[in-house]
Formats: sequence, C-alpha cells, structure tokens
Amino acid sequence: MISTPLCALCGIRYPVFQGGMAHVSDGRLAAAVSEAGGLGIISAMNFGGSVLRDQIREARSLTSKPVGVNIMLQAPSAEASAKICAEEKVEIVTTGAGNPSAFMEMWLAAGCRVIPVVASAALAKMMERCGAAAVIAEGGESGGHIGEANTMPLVPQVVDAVKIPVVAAGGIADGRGLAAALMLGASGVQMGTRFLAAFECGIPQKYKDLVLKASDTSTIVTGRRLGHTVRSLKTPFSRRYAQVEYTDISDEELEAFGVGSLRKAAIDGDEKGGCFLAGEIAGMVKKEQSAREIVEETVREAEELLRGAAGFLS
Ligand code: TUI
Repeated sequence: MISTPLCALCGIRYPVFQGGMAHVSDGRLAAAVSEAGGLGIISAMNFGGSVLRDQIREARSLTSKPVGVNIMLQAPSAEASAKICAEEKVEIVTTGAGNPSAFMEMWLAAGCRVIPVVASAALAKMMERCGAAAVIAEGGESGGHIGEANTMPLVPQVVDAVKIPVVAAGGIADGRGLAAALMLGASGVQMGTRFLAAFECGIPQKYKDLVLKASDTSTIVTGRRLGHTVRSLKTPFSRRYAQVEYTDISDEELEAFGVGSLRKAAIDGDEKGGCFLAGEIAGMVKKEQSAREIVEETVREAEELLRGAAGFLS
C-alpha cells in the first residue's frame, strides 16, 4: 500500500489527483475519483458563479470524501470562483496559470488547503511562504496551459526548494509515472489526460476517440507568441494555428482565430474547429475505464514496481 504525507494532508487513500481540466472536470468526475480514493478536482472554468456552487454540492451529494476545485487564475471568473470556494469551505483549492497570493488569506481563513500549480522553484518557494499546504509541479508535457520547464527537471528542483509536499504533474498516466515521481521526491501525482477516458468523464465521444487513437507524437504546442502556450492534440485547428502563428498575422487576428476553440472541443466535439487539450502521454491512453479502475490500476502498478526496484541493487 502506497501512502505518503500527501494522503494525510488531503484526507485521501491514494496520492493521485485528477487534474481540474477546463470545460471537462465536473462534479460527477471529481466525485468518482474521490470515491475511488484519489482526489477529484472540479474545474471552476466550466462554470460561472452559481453553477460552480451547484457542481461542488453535486460532488458532495455523490461522495463524503474530500473534493477539490481548480481555479484558472487568468479566467475572468477567477475572483468570483475564489469566493465561492471560501464560502463552500472547499477542502482543497488548486490554482493554475498564475500567482494566487491575493486569495490565500481568504482561503486559509475559510479552512481550505491551498495547493497551487507552479511551473518554477521560485514560485513554489513563494507559495510555501504564503501558506500553501503543498504545490503541484507541472511540467510542459501536460495538456493545456504550460510553463517552460519539463517534469523530469522541474519536480526534483521544486522538491529541493520547499519543505511542503510536492505533487508531480505532466507526462504521468500510469503506475510507472507514479513510481518515477516518488523517486524524484514527489509525494504524489496529478493526472489529467488519463481521466479524459474515464466513463464518468462527460466530454463528447469524439474527444475520447481522438485521445484513444493518439500516438506518442500526436500533440503539439501552440500559442507561445501570445503568452497562452497550450499543448493539444494535432487536429486541423491546431495544425493551422501552428502554421500561421509565426507569419505576419496580427496579434488581434491570431487571438480571434483561437477564441472559442476550447469550448468547441470539450463541449461540441468539433473535430475541425476545436482545440483538444491533451498531454504528451495521450498515446498511452488506450481504453475507456472507470475512475476507480484508473486510480486502483495506477497505484497497483506503482506498488509492484517499487517492490521490484530492490532487484536493481546487487
Ligand atoms: O492551468 C493549467 N492548465 C490549463 S488552464 C486552461 S484554460 C485556458 N484558457 C484559455 C487559454 C489557455 C488556457 C487549460 N489548461 N495548468 C496549470 C499551470 N499553471 N500550468 C502552468 C502554470 C503556471 C505557469 C506560470 C503557474 C504559475 C505560473 O507562474 C506565473 C507567475 O505569475 O509567476
């Protein structure tokens, strides 16, 4: 049985978080992951005000275990979502794409444990000073919005920089990734892409099928020019974006080209116009499974690997 300080900190059985994916992670998926012993995380990006509250309550009606909410700090609704998390006393608040310092006092006063995503050791240190309970060190292998550093170099450097637990994210989809992350000094992992193929994940079947047929070279990084760097599946939209990104197209036109593409993917399943966010490990996701199977299989595989690891020593 794998148990790390992250488990006691979050009140979970297994050190596995499900990433709060924009327009994807709702109360049903989060509750299924939490019920399986991991930490399910609702994305506040899916929902404006009252709908986020409803999703938190829906998750709580489906599980009595802790559930998290992720706030994408660049979203216009970030402040409203932050207040709802405090009012609802959400057990775990994770943040992404920025520095959540302005909200920390409010969340800590409400009893929330705050676990920001960091893309550098410097931000990890600052978050520890501000009262973060742990940090998620997310590398550029992740789907969605990414920073500059990759997981293998980022995680041990964040581990060395802080005393609080570190959750590794980016490029992790199975027990090999969990075992490797623990060896890097992490206390657990966050997986997003693997949960796209969960039965309880309500995205269009087209999105799931694109992930299931992906290979190791199926993702592409776009958006760096405008500072919205994202990793997504290679589709007509993302290939076209990559083609025009470094032409003489104006910033305004480029921005307009991308508007609405995340919703077109995750809500409409529009293969041509959608930006299907997915991590570099999409090629390792080969079947649909329940959230419970995903969590349990990942942990079981890691346990076997860690038990066998002594065999490398003479
Ligand atoms: O946030 C994510 N992934 C996301 S958010 C999202 S929604 C979106 N909408 C429109 C355009 C683009 C995306 C899709 N995927 N992951 C967490 C994450 N945070 N990755 C990297 C970071 C990060 C980067 C820099 C966190 C902090 C940071 O520090 C900046 C600072 O202010 O110091």
